[in-house]
Amino acid sequence: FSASDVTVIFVLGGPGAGKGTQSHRLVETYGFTHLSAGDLLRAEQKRPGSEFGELISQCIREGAIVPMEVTVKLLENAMRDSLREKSGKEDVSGVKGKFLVDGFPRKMDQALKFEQTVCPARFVLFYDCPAEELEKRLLERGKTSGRTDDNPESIRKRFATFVETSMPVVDHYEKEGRVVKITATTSIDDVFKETQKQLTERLG
Ligand code: UP5
Ligand code: MG
Repeated sequence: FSASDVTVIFVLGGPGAGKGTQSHRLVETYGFTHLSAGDLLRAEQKRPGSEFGELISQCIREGAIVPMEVTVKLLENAMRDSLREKSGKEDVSGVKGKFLVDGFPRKMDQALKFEQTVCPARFVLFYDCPAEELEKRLLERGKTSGRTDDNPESIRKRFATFVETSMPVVDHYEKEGRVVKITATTSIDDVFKETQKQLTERLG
């Protein structure tokens, strides 16, 4: 597909900030396609015959970032699949699509690679939430989520990676004036209202 036919918005924020929750709502309201990099990696991890399964499961448990080639490829394939499904055509040139790319890019090299080889993002939705609130949400979710990284030790590692590696990505886009920052500490409904307001300003 061609970069000029697709709109991409990156959805970033600490672990548990509400990226997935808000993206789901945006799909219902605006017709975006939601692609969670974490969900794509978890699916690839389970896919029989995947050469990356063990690597992915280790990275996720350790809160470490999977090498960018793997994630960029999964995202690009998911975008193409979505365009194919939407159009019913094998050749997707000229098919338009708009995507929320959730939880990506979380390292500078991924950001540059994706924007150079797949397509530039329109802007970044950044859900801002302090660590204490994030920890509370993740421990609560961990009671039922079955996620291998919703335990105190993995959560600590995810935070550290977020602060050291992923915040610099947000700062980079901030300097370019491409970040829409949203306070994520209020209720899910209120965060969504604020998101809608900001999106309407940006997208019309
Ligand atoms: N909740 C949500 N909003 C709330 C609100 N306003 N008030 C109260 N509660 C709220 O929400 C988390 C929980 O909080 C839920 O129970 C929700 O009900 C509640 P959710 O919407 O799931 O938050 P989200 O930001 O999506 O949290 P998630 O845990 O998915 O974030 P992570 O960034 O940690 O996870 P992700 O799946 O993106 O990545 C997992 C791992 O994959 C990474 O650690 C990394 O190892 C790997 N990865 C890569 O290597 N590369 C990538 O590019 C991406 C991921
Ligand atoms: Mg998520």
